Amino acid sequence: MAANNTIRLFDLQLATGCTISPFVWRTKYALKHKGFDIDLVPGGFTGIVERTGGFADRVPVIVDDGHWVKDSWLIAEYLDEKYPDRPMLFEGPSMKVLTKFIDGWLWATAIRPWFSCYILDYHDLSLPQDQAYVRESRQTLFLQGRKLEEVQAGREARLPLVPPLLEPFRELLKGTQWLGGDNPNYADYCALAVFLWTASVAKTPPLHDDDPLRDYIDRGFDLFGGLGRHPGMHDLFGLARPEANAA
Ligand SMILES: N[C@@H](CCC(=O)N[C@@H](CS)C(=O)NCC(=O)O)C(=O)O
Repeated sequence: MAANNTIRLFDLQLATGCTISPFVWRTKYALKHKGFDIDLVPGGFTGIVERTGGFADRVPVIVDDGHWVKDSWLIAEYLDEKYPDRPMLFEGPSMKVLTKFIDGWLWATAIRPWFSCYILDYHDLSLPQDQAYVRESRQTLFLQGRKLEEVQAGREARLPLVPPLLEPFRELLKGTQWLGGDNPNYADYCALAVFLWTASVAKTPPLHDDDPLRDYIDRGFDLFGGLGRHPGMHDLFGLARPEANAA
């Protein structure tokens, strides 16, 4: 049982102190959903192995009364297995399958294009001591050696292509308050994490002012006393519409 109802969580932060990692974001929400207080261990991209005493090279990592767990999905499963008397993150195995689908779809539809639109912002917002590593690792691991500047260039033309692709998500939310029904669950935290990551790095907004997703995103960011609000986050709404053709 978590001592003092508190679980330690290793964070991944930008220079503003804002969490960047979508995996850490959804773990923050999962811990709050289960009713825990979070003992947040600050830190950026470099030094994860040292901070976690060699346990992991990626975050999130939690420590629950001396028990270490890594990987956001495994952490969520652990929390439900260890604390079944608290609100459940997953309601049965079919929900896990559907959550993976929604998560995979949102990554392919939103995070992938937005990653290329915000990768230089992502670098510039990182802690100064992380920037060389962020540049080198992102260029090598994700961008086939292309420079961050080159990848982000021309985003004005690419950003407007994403909102129409989110229409199935808007349609889904017309009929329900949350993916979890009347209350949010882990599917919501996975979906919200996509927008939380984006708000942490997007120096120019990705969504239009009147996007119906705003209601869901705002309610999600406000959960648990404004868990998703941080002064370092950027406004997601305000993407300019192309000029209407002159008559
Ligand atoms: N499957 C893992 C992925 C964790 C992961 O990739 N975390 C990234 C942050 S988004 C990380 O720690 N990156 C450190 C690095 O890039 O060196 C999970 O769900 O927790």
